[in-house]
Amino acid sequence: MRHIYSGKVRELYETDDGVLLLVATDRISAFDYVLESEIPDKGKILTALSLWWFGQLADLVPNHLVDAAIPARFAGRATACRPLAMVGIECVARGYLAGSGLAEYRETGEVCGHALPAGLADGSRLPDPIFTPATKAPRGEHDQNITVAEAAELAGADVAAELERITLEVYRRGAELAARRGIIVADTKIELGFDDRGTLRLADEVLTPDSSRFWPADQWQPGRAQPALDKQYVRDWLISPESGWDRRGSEPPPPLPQAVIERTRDTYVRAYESITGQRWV
Ligand code: Q0Z
Repeated sequence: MRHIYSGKVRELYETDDGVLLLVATDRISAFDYVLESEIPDKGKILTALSLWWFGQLADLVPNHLVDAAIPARFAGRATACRPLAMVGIECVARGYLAGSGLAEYRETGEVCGHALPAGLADGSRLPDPIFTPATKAPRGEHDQNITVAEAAELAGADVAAELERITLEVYRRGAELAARRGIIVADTKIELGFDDRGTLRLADEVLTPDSSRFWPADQWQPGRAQPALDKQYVRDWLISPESGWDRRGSEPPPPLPQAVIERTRDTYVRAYESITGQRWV
């Protein structure tokens, strides 16, 4: 087995028979930093959640999962995947305004070529979910939003139309299921790739708090930044005077207090349990 790539919070390996192992670590990022503290079981919880979603979405889109042995040291935190030729476009669907979508809307009134009504605020629900593609940024940089027309130029009109259709279907299904459990899926990013027969398959992780914005529905209040279901305690503590950290300075964030680590682990467990309806054990 060889290591082929390190992401912020995940690792990618390739086995001798050409299977990819996507390993979710317990690392957590906030404010663009990977923190020195880890959240116990985070990687296992997100792996279990992603696997549950692949099952829920299987009738909509084929995926990259294969049945292969997982080495004991990665048990519960790895998925075995078929190697795909990844599409070079990050496929994002948004049902609510936040992040780079909000920034673009405030500057232009549009997001990725979608004209939106005037007067929307931070956290507003969009009239309909929109496909907002982006190009994958080099390490350490942010993905760059592109228009749907630019995505069609890059990937070809037929492929781009498929990316849009699949992304919106995944978003609609995910948002609908999560809504029944009191969770708003504000947006989600999926990755797609072609298998050796030319079929587009859903890859990577899907509908996890690391690839989506999950908001507790009972706290949703457009006009301000929404609390994140997963790492709001982490963000709140880091920007509080107790942390002693200056977000605008050049120092990395300090280690998290044990209480913040534990409450954050609880939020991941609660997200898993409320979405899947299954107990985390
Ligand atoms: C996913 C990533 C990282 C984990 C490449 N089935 C696939 N075929 C080809 N490539 C990928 C996949 Cl999932 C692929 N990534 C993102 C980065 C750890 C996943 F560091 N990169």
